[in-house]
Amino acid sequence: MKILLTGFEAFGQSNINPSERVVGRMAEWQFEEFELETAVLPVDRFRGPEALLACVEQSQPDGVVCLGEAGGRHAISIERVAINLLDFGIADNDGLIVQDEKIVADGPDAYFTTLPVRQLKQSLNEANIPAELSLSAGAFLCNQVTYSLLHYLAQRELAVPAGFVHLPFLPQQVAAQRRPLPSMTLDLMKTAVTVILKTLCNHLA
Ligand code: PCA
Repeated sequence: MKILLTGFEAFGQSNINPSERVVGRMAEWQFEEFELETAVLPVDRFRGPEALLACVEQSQPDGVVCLGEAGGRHAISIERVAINLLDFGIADNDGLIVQDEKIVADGPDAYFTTLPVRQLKQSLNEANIPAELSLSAGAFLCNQVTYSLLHYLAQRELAVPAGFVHLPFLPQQVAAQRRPLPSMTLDLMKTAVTVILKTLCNHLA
């Protein structure tokens, strides 16, 4: 069984992205239950989705979990929906701001993610990790790559479970801020993502 796990490079004000750190560490691990393919995607309107779809095309995974940072969230946030909208609150790493545009001109308004989201939340909570189901991945790159991936799979009628998980800030990202925001350690995030991948494997088995 092959699972594709992706993160994002740093963007905005920060020079760290927890998702890149998690993916970097986990790429060095071996798992009994599955083969892990990893990639770090550019925070770029064009290159982000292109890189993800190229990985899917090349590695033909049985399941896809994409990770990104959602600063300010208190818990591991399992996204349920991706919407057909680009509405960037900040510029991507190429300096581009897109407002009120569709991702796919004639695509559906939204896709539900196809990961076993309820089961993932339950497994995380049983492992004593704060986790929540989320109804919005925003309208920036994380939502865009998720929508693009779900559209790609739907068009090809591929029954590959796929979705997105947002991670809180790392402690070092908020330590220097005047008003502290919630954070989670890298170790706990790695444990959380391991639980997610193993739960997904059980679901696929
Ligand atoms: N978070 C951003 C884009 C990259 C990332 O890690 C988002 O939530 O869209």
